[in-house]
Amino acid sequence: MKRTPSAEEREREAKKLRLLEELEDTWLPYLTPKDDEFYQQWQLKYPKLILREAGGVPEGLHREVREAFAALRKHGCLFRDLVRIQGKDLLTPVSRILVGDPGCTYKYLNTRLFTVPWPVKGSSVKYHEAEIAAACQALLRLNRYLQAETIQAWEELVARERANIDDVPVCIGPDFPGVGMGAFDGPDEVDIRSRAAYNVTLLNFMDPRKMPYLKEEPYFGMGKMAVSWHHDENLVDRSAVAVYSHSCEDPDEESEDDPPLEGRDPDVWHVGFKISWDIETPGLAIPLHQGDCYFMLDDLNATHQHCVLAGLPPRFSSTHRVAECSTGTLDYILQRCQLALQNIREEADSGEVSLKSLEPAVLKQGEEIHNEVEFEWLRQFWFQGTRYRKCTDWWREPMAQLEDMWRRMEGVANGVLHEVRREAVPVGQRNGIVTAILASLTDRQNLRREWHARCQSRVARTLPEDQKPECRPYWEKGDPAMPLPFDLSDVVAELRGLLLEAKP
Ligand code: DGR
Ligand code: NI
Repeated sequence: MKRTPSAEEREREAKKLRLLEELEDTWLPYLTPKDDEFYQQWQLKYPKLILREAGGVPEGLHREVREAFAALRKHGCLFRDLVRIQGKDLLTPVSRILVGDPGCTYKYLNTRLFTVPWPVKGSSVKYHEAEIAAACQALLRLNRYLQAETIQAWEELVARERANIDDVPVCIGPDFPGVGMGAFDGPDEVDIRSRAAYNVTLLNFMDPRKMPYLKEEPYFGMGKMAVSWHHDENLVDRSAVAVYSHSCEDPDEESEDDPPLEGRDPDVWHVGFKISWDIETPGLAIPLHQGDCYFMLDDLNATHQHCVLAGLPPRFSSTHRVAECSTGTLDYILQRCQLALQNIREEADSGEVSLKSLEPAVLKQGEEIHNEVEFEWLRQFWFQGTRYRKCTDWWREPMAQLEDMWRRMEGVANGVLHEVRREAVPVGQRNGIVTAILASLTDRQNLRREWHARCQSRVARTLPEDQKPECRPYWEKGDPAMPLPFDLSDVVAELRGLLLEAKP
């Protein structure tokens, strides 16, 4: 299924192509620690990028985190995602797992990941293996450590910025009352704390030896990429990202006195940074050794792009984030569903529903919530196969509950359709109802087609059985348990017809 790219996507692609054409066959310059200007450029153009080398992290924490990575790998908890980028279904070369606050989700590249909960106080989680429980506990400890480090680094950054501004002579005098005085409006401590309050970590794993078809970095010639240039999505505005990097290198296997190469060492993992749309400022490639951590503070993720440059050994990273979850928690979606179901007056055992209100605004909201729970939760979840059973069955009961509420919403939609078909309903009221629900039902039809196709895509079929996408909910035509068909094209056509018929 081909999707037409949006105007915005076409524009972005064209801009990228123009940028690449401008380069012709020369690379843009980039810097590594071997270059004299490296630290100067870093300080000047990338001050919100912070590196903490492994030596500064407690050894006990390193050990716990290493064991956590090993356990999650051993128990097969990490999975490549079948993401959708610009209408294409792609399998990420990196395997991932989301660990974090219970009930939280993180959406990236059209894929909603559901947390394997870490054991925050007040929660009681059953894990399938003691080692997995210990791993989640270790990641929570790492989270708290990185959160504290982030706050400290950010406060230092703010102090430096403030000092720089204070260095600039300010105009104080009768002509400029107060101008320049306290002109620095950086974040206060409350801002910093909330922007470092990581609620999830997205773990990454890749073994380059098993992933021979990695893309070449296109702008600077930085070599093989595990993750292409991007901004992280779905984060709280100006929130930080903290990354713990663990490459499984032999510490004593020093690079065999090869001739000093130009550019970054292709055997070593790096993180690359560039300023978006800037071809003047050199890029940076920061080498990452076992246990190094880096931090993206404030708006760095918005103003800059980053990529992950592959080295030789397998590598894990734990990337701690403040996921923007105002519409991304289990509590949120349960509340939304309850709101939608409030419009049910009576439900027969047959599933037949009588409604409290036929107000267009109420019906519209109901159908929007119906779409939200179906496409943002149920289909996202089942698309990822049965992977969520691997570590814990935390999501099993909530998903069953959401599916049950969704099923009752099918009854609501059916009830609304009964109303608009009744001769007794005045044309004006009927039009109001049809207009209120038509957009949602059209979206539902289109999105069901898209998800159905996504589940059948070529790459989807290459996945092992337990990772195969399940198109759920799905039912055949004439299923007596379901009041409405899966395919809504006839229903949508009927509603369009009703509107046309009403026109004088
Ligand atoms: O050092 C690292 O392993 C960095 C990983 C990384 O940059 N991850 N980014 C994402 O997972 C991502 C991608 C696209 C949108 N949002 C997040
Ligand atoms: Ni990223």
